[in-house]
Amino acid sequence: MTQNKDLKPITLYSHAAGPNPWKVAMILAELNVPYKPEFLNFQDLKKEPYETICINGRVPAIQDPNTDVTLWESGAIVEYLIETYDKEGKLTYDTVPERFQVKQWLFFQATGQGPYFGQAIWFGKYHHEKLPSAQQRYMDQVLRVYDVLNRALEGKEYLVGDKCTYADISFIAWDHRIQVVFKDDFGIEELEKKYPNYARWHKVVAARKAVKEVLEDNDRAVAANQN
Ligand SMILES: N[C@@H](CCC(=O)N[C@@H](CS)C(=O)NCC(=O)O)C(=O)O
Repeated sequence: MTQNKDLKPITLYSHAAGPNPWKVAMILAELNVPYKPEFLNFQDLKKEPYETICINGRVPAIQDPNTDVTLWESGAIVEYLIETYDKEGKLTYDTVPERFQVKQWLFFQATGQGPYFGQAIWFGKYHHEKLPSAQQRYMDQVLRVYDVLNRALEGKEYLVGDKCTYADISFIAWDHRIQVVFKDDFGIEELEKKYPNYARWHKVVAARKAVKEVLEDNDRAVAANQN
């Protein structure tokens, strides 16, 4: 069987700070699939040549020379990588209901975590006027997501079954970003007090070798981009 490390590298269209591409990078790293990140600036996304790759003008997107597949939307990319390159089920299950419960959490992450965390950061840091009600609305939603995860992880090490899956890993990039951006509100020490199950789980998943290395790459890319 071809080992994943013998594959041609997948191009991952990425951004230094945007968490969604880093979520894909973590899955590639976990599965030992070689990839080369191509970092783009936001102003280059909604025009050619990138719009031919992703008509939605957002990252991530991938181009896989091993299969000739081009794909965007981080959740779809994660599912593609798992189905194509996780033949041994390292990060998923082939049993029902577990196989679908992993997808359930990935969908929750992509629709319930990413967009709300993104809006919390937008209204908290980048919006051109200060809108306290919008800031409050999205901060409340961030806390709601933490509460859901905290309750789901009561008495459990991981979200589904007894092993770390792509569902657990998919939350880490946004969690990491929001902890960095709002370190006084969402630093791990603060979260530990209010959401102990969540904080324990975040630390365990973020400490996995592949995930940790990608988070370090993420921090380095953000630092380099600020210079
Ligand atoms: N639902 C998309 C969201 C992609 C997304 O919003 N990506 C951000 C970076 S994390 C982006 O490209 N932002 C650029 C923009 O909004 O113009 C996914 O999960 O891939």
